[in-house]
This record gives sequence, structure tokens and C-alpha cells, in this order.
Amino acid sequence: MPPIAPNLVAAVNEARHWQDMMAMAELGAFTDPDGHIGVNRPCLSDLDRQARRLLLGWAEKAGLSASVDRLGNLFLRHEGTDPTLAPVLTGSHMDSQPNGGRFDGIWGVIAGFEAVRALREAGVQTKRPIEVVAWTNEEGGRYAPGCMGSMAYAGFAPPETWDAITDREGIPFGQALTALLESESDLPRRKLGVVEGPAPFAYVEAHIEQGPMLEAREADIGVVTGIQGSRWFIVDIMGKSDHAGTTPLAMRKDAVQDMLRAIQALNTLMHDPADVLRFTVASIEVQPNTSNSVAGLARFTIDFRHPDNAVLQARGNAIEGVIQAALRHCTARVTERFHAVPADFGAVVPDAVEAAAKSQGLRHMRLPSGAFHDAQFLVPICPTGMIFVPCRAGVSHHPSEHATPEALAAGTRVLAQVLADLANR
Ligand code: HGY
Ligand code: MN
Ligand code: MN
Ligand code: MN
Repeated sequence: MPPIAPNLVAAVNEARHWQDMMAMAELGAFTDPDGHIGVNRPCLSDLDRQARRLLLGWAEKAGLSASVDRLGNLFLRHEGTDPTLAPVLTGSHMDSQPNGGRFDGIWGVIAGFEAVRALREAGVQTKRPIEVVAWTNEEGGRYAPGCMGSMAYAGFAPPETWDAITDREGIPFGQALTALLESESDLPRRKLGVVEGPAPFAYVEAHIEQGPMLEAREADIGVVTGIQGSRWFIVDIMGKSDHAGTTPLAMRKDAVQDMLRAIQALNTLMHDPADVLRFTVASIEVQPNTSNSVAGLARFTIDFRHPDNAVLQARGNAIEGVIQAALRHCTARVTERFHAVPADFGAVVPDAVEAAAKSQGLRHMRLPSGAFHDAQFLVPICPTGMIFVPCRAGVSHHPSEHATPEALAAGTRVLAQVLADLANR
């Protein structure tokens, strides 16, 4: 790890950084019944556009050049002394969960921006360009799957496959994306990642941990070693809607009753005494959704995660059969909507993160990520890693999600040093 450039760490401005974070948190802010301030900033929404415009204004003032690719991934570029070299990439996502917190995703983008600004203010020269990226639709809340921007950038999926996916209002992804790109027609358009251009030199993502480990172990910095695998399924149980008072049980095709049987059977499939496996059913829709009509349709989502790919594949591949076997009177359609294999960050970036934390005298520990991130899809195309900072009680995807100005500044100082290190390799 090269010595810390003089005053680089000091150039990270904690007050300015927190101010920027709070300005972003205004966009989609709401107060929940307990008084916590949350954020609801869906991807490709007006709020998302406002957040991007706010960032673009700051970036222009800081002397960074902006560009956008056809998936809406937004890039802010700090030129290197050799602009022909592959850039070091940093960033995260600006979209939030519907009942989200103020830090998930957006901090990684603002941390990248503050780190680059500090490098420029400290006069640190970098051979390689550095680009700060805001990936499109990481959460997958408005449109499933998640990580659309980073998946398309890394060549995992032809973006056209998602155009027809609609949100709850029936707006197709392709239409929402076109509207966003039209609103940013003043920005230069750039090629789509490795699909149409060269790979970046490395990728580093800063993110709140979204778990309790760092706080419990009183660590300032998480040196992330990898990310567990995730699979998403949408299950439609199709029965027949009928009168709740007149239809005998033997004649019913009750979609809710069969959904409950299917979920019970899945709980058995996913039972894990070691408590490593994560199986979640959290979104349920019923039609016609009235108390006195037997449900004709029940739709539920499955979010299934595991760090071991063999388990992720075996248990995930068994889901459809277990559901079909559990049904009494209905039929089922099971569609996989997201599949991210476990990612191992290897040595290059984690070692650089650890060296930077050490050289700044910060308490640090290595840990895997339970949450998925855009970084998962960069692993096959370049050295990749993440920097975690603690969040209060490990809570995330909830308005009470919180990180302190000091914690964020410490993470950004490590990021700045890692970027300076990698961009001079
Ligand atoms: O769901 C996740 O793991 C991420 O926070 N979107
Ligand atoms: Mn609350
Ligand atoms: Mn996130
Ligand atoms: Mn999230």
C-alpha cells in the first residue's frame, strides 16, 4: 500500500459529506409511525431523476464529466494522467426500498463522489481515470430482478429482456427507462460496459453493512470477502374464484389454501438447523382479494439465499417440485426472476481495503455480505471488493436504518486511499 498521499485523509470533509447525504435523503423522505425518517425513492421515478440531477450539479462544480449508458447507469469521471488506461470504478445504487432507509445504496455513490473530490482537493495524481457509477435498479423493488444496471453492464443479460416487465401501475420498464434517458439527453451517451467496450481495471463499492457484525465487534471498517448467492422466484397459484358462503369445500379451487400448503412445504425444504440459509416469503397478492369470495389467484415471492452454490442450486431447483406436490386443487406457475451465484472477492481489493484501514489506524474485520450488491456482477470482469461501515443495530430496508457521520467519513477515507492505490497500479 503506497503511503497515504499528504492530507488526502484530511481532505475528506465529514460535514460536507453528511450534508450531501442528508440532501439526498430529502428526495423521497417520509416519517414512519415511530418517528424514523425513511426514504422511498423507486428506480427510474421522478425522485430518482431529481437525485441524479442533484448529483450531476455537484459533479459539474467539482470538475467531473458525466455520461450515461443505455441502461441508465450514470458515470462521473475524474480524468487520470493517462486517459487511455482502464478506469477504477466505484459507486453503488441510488434507488431505495419502498420502506427504505437513508443510507442503503446512496451512500456508496456519495462516498465515491466525496473520495474523488478529496483526491482532487489534496492534489493526488492518479495514473488511471476514476469513475463513480450509480447503477440502475439495484433493489428490484419496482421492477424485478434487482441489479439490472450492473448485470447488463457486465454482460449477464441482454437488457431488452426486461423492457416488458411492468410495475404495480402497469408501467413497463422499457418505457420508464426511455423517459429517464430522454430527461438526461443533455449527457453524452456511452457504450454499455463490457458488452460494447473494455472492462474497468477494478471496482470498489462502499456500503453500510446492513447487518449487526461490525457494531457487535466494534469495528469501524468491514473488509468484505464476498457475497452469498441469491435466487428470486414468483409463484402464481391458480384456482377458481367462488362464493364464500355457497361453495362446498369439495368443489373449491381455493388458491389461498393451496398457497399456504405450498409455503408450509417450502419451509420444510428450506429447514436449516445451522441457520445459514435465508428463505423469505414477503410479498403476497390475492385476487379478487375480498373476504366473501374464494381466492382464484394467489401470487407470492420467494427470496432464497445461501453462501454455498451447491446448496443454492440444489434447494432452489427443488422449489417448483415441492410446490406442485403440495397443491390439492389448484395449478401453479413458478418463474425464476433473479439468480446471483455466490461471489468471492479474492485478494486484490480486500487486501487494499485492509491495508488502507490499517494505515489509518481503523479497527477492521473481514466478513461476507448477506445482502446482494452490484459488486456481485463485477467479480467475473475485474478485481472487485467492498468496504462496509457499521449501521445501528444492523437494521436496513427500514426507516430506522442509521449510520453516523463519523462512520461514513471513516469509510470514505478508506475508499479514497484504496482508489488512489488502485488508480496508480
Ligand atoms: O436485497 C438485498 O440484499 C439488497 O439490499 N438489495
Ligand atoms: Mn420505525
Ligand atoms: Mn444496497
Ligand atoms: Mn437494499
